[in-house]
Amino acid sequence: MYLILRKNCLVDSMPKIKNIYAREILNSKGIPTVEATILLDNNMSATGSSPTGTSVGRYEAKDLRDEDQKRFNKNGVRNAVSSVLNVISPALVGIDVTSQHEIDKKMIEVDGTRDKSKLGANAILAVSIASAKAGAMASGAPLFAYLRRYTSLGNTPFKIPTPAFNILNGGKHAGNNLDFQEFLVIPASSIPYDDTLNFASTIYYSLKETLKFKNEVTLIGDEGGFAPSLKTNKEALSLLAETISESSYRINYDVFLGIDAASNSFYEKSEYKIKDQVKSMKSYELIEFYKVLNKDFNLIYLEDPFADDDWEGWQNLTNQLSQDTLIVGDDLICTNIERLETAIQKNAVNGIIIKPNQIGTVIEAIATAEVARHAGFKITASHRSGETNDDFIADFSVAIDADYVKFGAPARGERVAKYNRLLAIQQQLSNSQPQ
Ligand code: 2PG
Ligand code: MG
Repeated sequence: MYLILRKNCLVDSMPKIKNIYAREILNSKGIPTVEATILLDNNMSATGSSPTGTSVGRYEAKDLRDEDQKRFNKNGVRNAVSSVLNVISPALVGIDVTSQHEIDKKMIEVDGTRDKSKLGANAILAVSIASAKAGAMASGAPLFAYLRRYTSLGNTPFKIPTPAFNILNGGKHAGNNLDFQEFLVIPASSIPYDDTLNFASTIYYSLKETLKFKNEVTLIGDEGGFAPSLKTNKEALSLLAETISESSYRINYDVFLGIDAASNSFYEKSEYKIKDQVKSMKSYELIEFYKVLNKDFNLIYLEDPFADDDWEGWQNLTNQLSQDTLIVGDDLICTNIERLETAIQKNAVNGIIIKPNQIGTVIEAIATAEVARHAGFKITASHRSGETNDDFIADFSVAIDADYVKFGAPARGERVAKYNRLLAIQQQLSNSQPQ
């Protein structure tokens, strides 16, 4: 493949967009999303699709859905497909495909809304991803290296981010009774990427055995992690710690624990209600709860511990725990540069999730990552719970020099598509495959 790409490097002027096709496809949850294919005037083509969140932040760019009760329970995306065919394609035809800034800017202008609700973030991102892939092909560069050109990272060596594996699912991602959405096992960053997959798969299957032994169900949630009903969220963490302690991996040395609390889902009337505590908690009480969890399980990663407008909770927790724990803003920031700037100014986090579909274009997602990096935050590039087999996010994570990735459990096709793409990049970076 790379020989073919190299040949195309010799072409003098870069190919232009000739046409854009789009279609309604199903994501991993059986819910429609948009897939777009860009055809270039040299007849090369590339395809991209938009993922879909389940626990969606209030400040995210908005997908366009048909609201037609008779199709997909109002989740059809025919209108978004029509945005691509009838508005975006005519606006982009003739543009040099390696001008990703121009392409994304044009779509933002044509949409004209703050949240991309007119054309739909699902329509815009599918095209943005497809054009990035087509641009890489036209340039003869691997996608991760091509996307790096849109960052300020210059000659910073490429690295494979550390995966945070979501092997136990709760919250909106599971039909169980756990409040926290994701229970993460995170290998030490010193472990080579391919070995982390061995680790994750081994722990995943040991967890299954532990669950069976305890007569718990081994059905899975949206991101491929197990979804047992347990007495408390704390019990879920204990179960992970127990499983790891029975393996050859050493907890808090080879592997660490983390959570995505996705706390918007248990926040009501300014209080947090979780099954670990009889009474609802105020923000300051939840901080005390997290501090105990942190002491008991040495959490190194705590995502969305507070609701997306509970700035005081975020600030106090970051103030108290950020020495040893990453306090990561997902729904808080929604990959939105303005929200990020507020978070920086308030000293509310020390880590950020970057999800391209939260903001709607590749260039804007890169811009948010850049600001976060300059603020000294750790960066996690993330999939969504409703995924397609598109592996774009893997290249994107390497391009922006993410510290971590979240692609779910080390199982299910749409999750391993991303993990496997990182394996190919790792091989390419080690020069054991032609560049
Ligand atoms: C999250 C994501 C991905 P969703 O909260 O981090 O794991 O979930 O895509 O449902 O928002
Ligand atoms: Mg999250």
